[in-house]
Amino acid sequence: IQEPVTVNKLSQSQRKRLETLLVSDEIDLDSPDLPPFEELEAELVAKRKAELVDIYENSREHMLAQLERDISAFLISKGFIEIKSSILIPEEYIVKMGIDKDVELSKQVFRTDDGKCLRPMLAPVLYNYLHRFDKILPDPVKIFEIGPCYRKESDGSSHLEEFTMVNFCQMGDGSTRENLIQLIDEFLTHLGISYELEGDECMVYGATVDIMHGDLELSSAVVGPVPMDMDWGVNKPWIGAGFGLERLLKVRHNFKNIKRGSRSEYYYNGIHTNL
Ligand code: ATP
Ligand code: 9VF
Ligand code: MG
Repeated sequence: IQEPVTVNKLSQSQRKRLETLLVSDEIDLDSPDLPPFEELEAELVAKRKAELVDIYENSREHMLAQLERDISAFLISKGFIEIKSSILIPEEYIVKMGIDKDVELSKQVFRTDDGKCLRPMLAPVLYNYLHRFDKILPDPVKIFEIGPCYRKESDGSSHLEEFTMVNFCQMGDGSTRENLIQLIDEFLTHLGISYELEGDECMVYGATVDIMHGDLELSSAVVGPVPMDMDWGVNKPWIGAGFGLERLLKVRHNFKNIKRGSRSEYYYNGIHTNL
């Protein structure tokens, strides 16, 4: 038996406006007893304004910056030293990561006209730090960086061209799969985000452990060594994982689109500011 088709009383532009005002799935726009548009819009505008005022009066923290600070503090407490390196990197690093000119990820790289590119990942510079810190710091060497990464993307609701990655890695003693899984569990438990593990393959590292929340990949994690280590002067076992911060925010706040928690001119903590 066919369900009766409910007549949608919202125009296209009204629906778009309401979707902009909604933060998550707080209201079902296809509900048969939806209040009139004008009423709903006014109600949502008032709610969103009140939320922004509340943020202004109480926390004043941007959720992306707050998450970065929270993750930094967590990793520092676990013995990882914080790195801040350049967002502009030599484009040779991409090839050196085993990403040849003809592969997909290479085509996703934003290049400048003087041989540099916007980093699509944090790993190359972390490799260089591991190589140099190995001669300076006691074993194991534990490092991390959090910051903007850039990739040309076509696919929508879970990809940004400008996103924020945290990549933490440990080299030397204790670089086991067991410790990697344990650390990731403590990390996501600290953040209050549930997950499942899934085996995957990627062209840079070969086998990866992907950390999933439903169908969304939160992270790819790797147990080294891998053959490419030689080219970076790294010759000890290592473990590492890269997480996208905006994907963590998407899950935490149940955002329909990853843009809500990203660097944005329009969204502040998931709230559209055209109110
Ligand atoms: P996907 O297959 O989803 O495109 P990926 O496997 O190419 O991701 P990785 O290279 O493994 O991504 O990057 C590590 C993490 O960085 C991902 O698990 C994801 O959380 C995040 N990430 C990667 N690309 C993007 C993007 N374009 N926008 C937002 N987050 C991203
Ligand atoms: C894990 C995903 C090679 C020892 C310096 C650290 C990792 C995967 C991170 C990331 C990437 N790798 N987007 O490497 O921790 O590099 O593809 Si290191
Ligand atoms: Mg991945």
